[in-house]
Amino acid sequence: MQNLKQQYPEIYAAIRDETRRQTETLEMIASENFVSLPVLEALGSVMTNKYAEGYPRHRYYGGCEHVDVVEGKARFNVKKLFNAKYANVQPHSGSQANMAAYLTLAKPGDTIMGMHLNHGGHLTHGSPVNFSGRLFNVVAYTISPDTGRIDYDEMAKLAREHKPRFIVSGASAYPRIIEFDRIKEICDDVGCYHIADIAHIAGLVATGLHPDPLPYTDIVTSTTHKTLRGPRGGLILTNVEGGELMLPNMPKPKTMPEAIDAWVFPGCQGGPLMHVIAAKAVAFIEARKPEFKEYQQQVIKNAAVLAETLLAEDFKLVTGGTDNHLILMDLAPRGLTGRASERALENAGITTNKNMVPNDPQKPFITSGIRLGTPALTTRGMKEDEMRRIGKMISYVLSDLEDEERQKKTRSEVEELCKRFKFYEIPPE
Ligand code: DSN
Repeated sequence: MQNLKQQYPEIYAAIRDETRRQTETLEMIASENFVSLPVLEALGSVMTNKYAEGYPRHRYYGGCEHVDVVEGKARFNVKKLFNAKYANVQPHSGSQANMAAYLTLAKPGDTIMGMHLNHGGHLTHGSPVNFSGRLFNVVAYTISPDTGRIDYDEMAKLAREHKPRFIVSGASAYPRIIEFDRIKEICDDVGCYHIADIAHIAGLVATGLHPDPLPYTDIVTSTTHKTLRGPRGGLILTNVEGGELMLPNMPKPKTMPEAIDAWVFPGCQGGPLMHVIAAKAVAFIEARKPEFKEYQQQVIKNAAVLAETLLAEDFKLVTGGTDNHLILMDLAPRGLTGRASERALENAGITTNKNMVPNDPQKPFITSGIRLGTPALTTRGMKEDEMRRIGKMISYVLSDLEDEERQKKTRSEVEELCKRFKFYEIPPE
């Protein structure tokens, strides 16, 4: 980064400091991960300069022969990875993927169903401040306050009552398996579509460690940067390939893939981010390697051991544990808020995020919960022993949020641990 260093030293310094932060602290935000150096190199490449509106071999610009190669590789590999018949790798983000998927299956004003944001859903699953809540009439399903698990009976009842155009399954803060087959039965019962947003669990799904939604859905959307460990971005998959459908926003019948393609571009987006698509291609190839499955297995083992450690330290976890890569701590019984806990942990070098828990008495900016994830730490090579140690560190810090000495002491322990699990080189001063 010589040029950046010489010509824009403040930007260079911020990137160097961010590299140091990522390297010297414990990254436990469940939706974050660390990409490989080849992914990073593809992202920082000249592919960023190229306009390529359209799709491979059908572009609105000349000079697309090389970007066509990377988009072709990205589509081929993601289809193999998920055993999907069709893929669109152009969505700039998970939100853009959801927007295109929703508009493929519903018209503005239609009723849709998604998980309530405060119960672990995502903004785009119908929050009133998001396009999803503004364009559509949203009926939110929730988790059971007793079990912390999705209340499938309530979902079925709401679906029968409101007859949505589709149900979107998937979540941002749900530590358990999502029963896509059961949601499909509910959708079939009322004759609606099923979209699964697998942003959080994509890496687990790709490696067979979480039930596959594709057989039970019309469309699957995802981000590419969480458990899937690619660059920031989105993607869309479907196995509904044959026949032409009269989809709501199409002037004439189209197949599902044609309608999705049209809703991504030109429906929702302009030029695709070809440097990101090149990096997605690399990440999808990486994810097809046997090591990626071993990595995902370790992500799950690590989350399970971290959960056991926190339970042994007498913390309450929503649902009592985890099946996947994340844990939701309910700190209300300890009289703590998520906000204060997040701050204390951050001072100690442990990065997490505050999160709502079922029936949370606090507002979303305060919350009673903390969400923890193991994908990033597992990428660094940490295993069960480190998880036990980290669980104890979390417990130590949360046992007295006011005690700055504890935070300082933990921070040194974190730094010492991080030194043993190096990954990115920190750019020089
Ligand atoms: N903001 C992401 C998360 O943290 O889960 C979801 O997009």
